[in-house]
Amino acid sequence: MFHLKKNPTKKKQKGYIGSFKLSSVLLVMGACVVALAGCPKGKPEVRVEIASVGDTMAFDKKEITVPAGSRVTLVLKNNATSPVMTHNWILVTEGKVDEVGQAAVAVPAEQGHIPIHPAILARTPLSRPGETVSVTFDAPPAGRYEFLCSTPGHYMQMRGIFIVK
Ligand SMILES: [Cu+2]
Repeated sequence: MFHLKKNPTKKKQKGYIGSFKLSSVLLVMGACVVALAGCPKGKPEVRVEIASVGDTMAFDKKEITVPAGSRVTLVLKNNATSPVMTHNWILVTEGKVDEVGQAAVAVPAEQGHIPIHPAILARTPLSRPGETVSVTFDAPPAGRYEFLCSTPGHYMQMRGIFIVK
């Protein structure tokens, strides 16, 4: 008798969890179908936010980690008020921050202070104070990379590690 009484409760719980899972799966699938253009090859999408700190030459993050195989949207918010504080965000292969930063000195602001350099993997446009800029790119293969701001004189302090894993 006791056994018979206990069983229906268990069955009911199982059924509830089962349908909850199914609807979650449908929801995720539905989101990808609706935003088909935003789900190329089914890559997980990752949004990373980074900002400059006031009128200083500093990013508010020293390290960024993203999953391998993801599509990354990096959003840079320029929090400065001083008109000379333009910033960008450039992803480079490890060990190339100084080289790219030095090459950028010769590139005017109109060209975003972005040199043509093989170590550059992704970059935002140059942001003026108060502006937000972004770039979307496929995460490079798992490993360590670096990022910098290439406004002349900034890369010594505005730099960090970018990890894909
Ligand atoms: Cu900067």
